[in-house]
Amino acid sequence: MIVSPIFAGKRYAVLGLARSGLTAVATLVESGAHVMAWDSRDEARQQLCEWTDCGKVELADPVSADITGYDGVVVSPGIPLNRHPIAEAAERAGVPVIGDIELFALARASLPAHRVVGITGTNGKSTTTSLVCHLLEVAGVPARAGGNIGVPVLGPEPLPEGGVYVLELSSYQIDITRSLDCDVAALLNITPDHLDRYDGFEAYAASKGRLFSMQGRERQAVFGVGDKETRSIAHIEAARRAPGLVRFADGADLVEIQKEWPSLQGPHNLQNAAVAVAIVEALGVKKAQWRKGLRTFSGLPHRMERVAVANGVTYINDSKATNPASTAPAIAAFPPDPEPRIHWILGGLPKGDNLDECKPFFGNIAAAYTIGDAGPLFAEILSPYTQVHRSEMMAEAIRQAMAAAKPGDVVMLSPACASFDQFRDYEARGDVFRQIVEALLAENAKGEQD
Ligand code: UMA
Ligand code: ADP
Repeated sequence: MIVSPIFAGKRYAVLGLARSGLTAVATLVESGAHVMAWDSRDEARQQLCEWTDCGKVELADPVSADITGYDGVVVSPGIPLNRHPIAEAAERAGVPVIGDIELFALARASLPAHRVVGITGTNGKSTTTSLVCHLLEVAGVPARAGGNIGVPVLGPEPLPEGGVYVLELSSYQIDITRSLDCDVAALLNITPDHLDRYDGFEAYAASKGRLFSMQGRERQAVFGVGDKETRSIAHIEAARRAPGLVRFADGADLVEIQKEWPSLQGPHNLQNAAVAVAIVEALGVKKAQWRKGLRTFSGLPHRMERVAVANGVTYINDSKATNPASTAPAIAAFPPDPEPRIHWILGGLPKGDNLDECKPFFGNIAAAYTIGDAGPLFAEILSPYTQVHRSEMMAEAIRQAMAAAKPGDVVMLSPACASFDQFRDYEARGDVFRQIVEALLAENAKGEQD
């Protein structure tokens, strides 16, 4: 992002040169800062010259180099500050540890007049972020999604005057942001996740709360309803702001019209839509405009994405469901009709040792197909409730589910686990699911023709 020379004369170290780090270096160099940059991977350091005038960057590791007097160390969100030596090195040198979102916050004064929406929560962030952008665009407001959604906030050119930056913010990003004063901030929900990075669930929840304590008390905030941790942050924020500035989005007024939204089915999407509507209303969008936008939203890949319908069976890719709390609404969305109809493919790298959040919906499962590291554990948990196939591999799971599914049934990958035991990431896992479904359906169709 080209910003005026607000960082001229400043000195920053950037640690981590993937998407967010590279755009941070480029922005800092373009705006006149002295930049030290480092990544532990050779390939990442080599990429630097594709992004910026690397002659202007000092390649050194801020953990061991002298950073005394620097204005900040910009770390990537993927760097685990709870155990990485940069935290201690920066503290020793008296240098603040920040992230690219904080650089954006510092650069805001130099951008055309704009507003910022910050969206956080354990699940539903990407859906809500892209839905808010869509609703704003339908209403004629220039908007752009950035942050955890995969587009670094400092990447593209600034929006024109009147634009709205809609930022998806993970707890990792909030931890390294100090002064982002969102015009509207929203919290969807909090359930256990990322506990390897925090000193317990309370510390993880507290990280989400910081998005709101950074806001001025005249700003607006939106909260989903459903869990104790979200409620507790909402009450703290309501107590320090004037009435009307804190909205609770329970979705009660939207239940009746949810049937109009093909890409926003299920109770979790009612929560996402309710929060998105409250955000855009806070920005001045009228009901007739958002109502149209909800109908035309096309959804995101890997989130309850219908990849095929064949012989009356629907195939759904929900690979982004990487913890049991995010899988629960997916299996809740297909109740028995009249028999249980979900052929559930699950497993991967587990985030815990149970499926407690999913348990209330086990009655919706026709059969389960377990894969990956968590396969044996999940097979044991599910055996008393449903028929379990210990498939181990994705292709076998799909083949077995396809053979068992009857018209009206749903074959769904909603793994409740991270993907890294068998795949590069959740996107690769979802792509493999889709490709295998398509290939097997084509094979079956050919077999029937012959
Ligand atoms: N590194 C070191 N030394 C270390 C550890 C890491 O140099 O000791 C380097 C790595 O080699 C790597 C970089 O640091 O090059 C880490 O980068 P990163 O993982 O932060 O990757 P980015 O591409 O910058 O992506 C980040 C977010 N990543 C994480 O939070 C893990 C992306 O969120 C985000 O979309 C992107 O910035 C743009 O804003 C991804 C994510 O997985 C989607 N988020 C988590 C989630 O959704 O659960 C929180
Ligand atoms: P995030 O960006 O927070 O990971 P996504 O919008 O990408 O969230 O959705 C990821 C998965 O989480 C989806 O596939 C869906 O199964 C589940 N999910 C989406 N919204 C919610 C919600 N509001 N509550 C619980 N689970 C949800």
